Amino acid sequence: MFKQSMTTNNELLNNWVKEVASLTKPDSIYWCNGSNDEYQSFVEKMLETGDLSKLNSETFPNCYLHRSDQSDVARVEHLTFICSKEKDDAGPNNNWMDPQEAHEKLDNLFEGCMEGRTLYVIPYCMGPIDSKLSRCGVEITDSPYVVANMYLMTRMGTPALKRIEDENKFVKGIHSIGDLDPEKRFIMHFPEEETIRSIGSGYGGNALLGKKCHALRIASWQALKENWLAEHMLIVEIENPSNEKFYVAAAFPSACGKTNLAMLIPPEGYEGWTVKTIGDDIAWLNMDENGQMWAINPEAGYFGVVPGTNEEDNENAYKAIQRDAIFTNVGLTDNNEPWWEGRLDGTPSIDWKGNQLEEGNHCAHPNSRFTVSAKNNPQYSELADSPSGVPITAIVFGGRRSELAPLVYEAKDWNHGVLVGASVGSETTAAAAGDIGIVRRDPMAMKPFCGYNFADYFSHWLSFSEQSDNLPKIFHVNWFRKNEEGFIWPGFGENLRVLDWIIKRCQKNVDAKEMPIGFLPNNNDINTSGLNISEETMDELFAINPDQWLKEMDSIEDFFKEYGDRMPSQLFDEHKKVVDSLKEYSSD
Ligand code: OXD
Ligand code: MN
Repeated sequence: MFKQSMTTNNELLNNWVKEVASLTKPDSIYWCNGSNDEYQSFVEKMLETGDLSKLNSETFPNCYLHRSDQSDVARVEHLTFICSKEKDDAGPNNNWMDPQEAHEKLDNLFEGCMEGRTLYVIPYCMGPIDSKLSRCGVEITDSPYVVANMYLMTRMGTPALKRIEDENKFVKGIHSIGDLDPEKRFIMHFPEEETIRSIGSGYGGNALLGKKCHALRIASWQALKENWLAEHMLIVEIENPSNEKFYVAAAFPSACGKTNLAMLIPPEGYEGWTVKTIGDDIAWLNMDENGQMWAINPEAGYFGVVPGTNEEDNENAYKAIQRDAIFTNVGLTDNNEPWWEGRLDGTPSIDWKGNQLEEGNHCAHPNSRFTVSAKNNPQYSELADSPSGVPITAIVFGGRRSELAPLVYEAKDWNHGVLVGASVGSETTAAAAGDIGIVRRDPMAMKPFCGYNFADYFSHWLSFSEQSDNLPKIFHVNWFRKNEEGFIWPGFGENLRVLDWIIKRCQKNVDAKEMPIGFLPNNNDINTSGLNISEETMDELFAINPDQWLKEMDSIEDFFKEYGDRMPSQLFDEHKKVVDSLKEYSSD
């Protein structure tokens, strides 16, 4: 049904495609050009096969529902491997397999897996096509759903192929849904070969190889070798009433509100402020000759968590998904609109599995997702396409902690900030298969995504302090602290109040209280005007319990010790400084 639109004279790419085809034995090969017509033809094909169904075209024009296999709804960290030559290069933070053994295992699984199917070749570019900070890849897949999602999430097709031909270099990604058997599901990365092989899953993080596999796991390894950083961070642009612009990069674990922070709408009392989105999930940070960090968002679309999205809590995301979106594993209303927990209107009727909704069941899967082009966001920043990226003022780390961590604090300097990032703990969410709500260490929100040993990663982060006096300030936030009544902070919609303080600190416009864990805002320095929140509640949000903190520091030390001799001693020095200061504080 598809008209063949292009191939390439690039030998490296042609030979690789031939090699993969001779292993997987597809019926045909199709090279994607990335045009809108092509996207529409993929949609038509999937409507025919039942991979997609059309949603209410009056209220959700050009929107589609995809129901995945019920065993295939999240990332599978236990089946994700880093296959570096040396086991120690992968580190205790990754599952490791010897590359030869991994290739043999995968060769067996990929053998003939595309019989009766088409092999699609997707050349893509992570980052603006004309940016020297961008990197290209080619994904081979047998899934039209993957092609359609890559169309929304990346810059793919002819311009990317042109760049690949010029550079003669690309990350190789081979994906097949196989037979979706969880027993035969693997997501394997070969950093030295800049190769990814993924089989048995169609889920975003496992199958859209440009995203977690390339832009984080492989890119983090490349960044180590080439002195840059590939991070699990949103990038948000904030313009104050004096028309000064600031760019904040923030790392939170999956499903902890990165998309919401990136799309923030200024709350009451912030008239004259503008917030725009550069990226919602991944940032690549590069230092210029003046020691300034610049960031690009390598992606071109959002793969966001649907539940909780509504016009009150995240109007921009809500508007972005009213058209041209693919919904995966949401439910349906009685008039064929997508429905999810947290949607404020519509009558849920069918659950995400396609059954009549029964009381007590989820309508949408908790990790149901939308895929949409970033340009659908009413607050999309044109600078997301800027080849040089944007200059970063502040880096923010955060986790989901119902206790302990205050609303916001500032690290004392870069090295202390690296400790703060390396110590991030967060309660697990539905974004990955496994238990939910367990606190685990998730350094820089990169636990599932760092393609090499965390000890080397921390050394790499620390190395920037020797290279620049001009680095972003580092902060930690926690929106999720609870008391008996539930979450204390009134909600994502108010987070600009915290970013405002962060920016004031970066501009040296406000003093702060020096505490053992870092600098905390002085009373009344967080602007709460228009917010119905008492001083006692603010105190609760900022309370520091030194005994609890000392326990936390012990658990952080235990975690660091798992990394043995490769751990940089500077991190232990920073840790000791905080512990000594906490002991002093608690004895005062
Ligand atoms: C994501 C994730 O999909 O972090 O962005 O799981
Ligand atoms: Mn993510």
